[in-house]
Amino acid sequence: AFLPRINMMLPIVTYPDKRLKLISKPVTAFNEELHTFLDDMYETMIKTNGIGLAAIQVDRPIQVLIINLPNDDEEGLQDKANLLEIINPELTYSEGTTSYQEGCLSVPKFYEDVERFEKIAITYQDRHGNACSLEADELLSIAVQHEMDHLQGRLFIEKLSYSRRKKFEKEYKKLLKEKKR
Ligand code: QAP
Ligand code: CO
Repeated sequence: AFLPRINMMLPIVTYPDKRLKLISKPVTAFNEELHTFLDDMYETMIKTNGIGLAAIQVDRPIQVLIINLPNDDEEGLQDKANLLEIINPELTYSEGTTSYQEGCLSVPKFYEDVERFEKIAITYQDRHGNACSLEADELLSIAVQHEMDHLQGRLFIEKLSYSRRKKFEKEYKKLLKEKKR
């Protein structure tokens, strides 16, 4: 039978936690437990003002990511109808380069320009295990690449130049100290 359930906020793993470096394993069971987990990921992403989240960021090293971009219009609201649930993605095409000021829920309060492919295509599975494909450009392309990097244990700060990485480490250490006080 169908039992309604309260979605749960999951704790977010933040840098420099080593768990963010794990390689995520493919999903093999497309069951109710996965669906519950996806719903909890969504709740967590929205409540923390995120537009993308990978499972590893909530301590589950499985190949799952979700993306919900704000609408193009004035309001810029996140419409759940546009939610993408991407499981076991594979990059099938890439073209060009672009750069964008990225952030990450696992690296709070830090934003820096990162270079990415301009356009990509992927294949993936949805929550039911159905085969899907997606072509992406602009912000969606960047979001997909950022989240797919999480599945390989990679963070956007690892793409910074030596000097910008130094600047990050300094700023972030200061932030962590302030948080502890
Ligand atoms: C990844 O990032 C992304 O520092 C998703 O204090 C990045 O949702 C996709 C966030 C760039 C496309 C372009 C970060 C929220 C959210 C913070 C996020 C913060 C609060 C980041
Ligand atoms: Co991230």
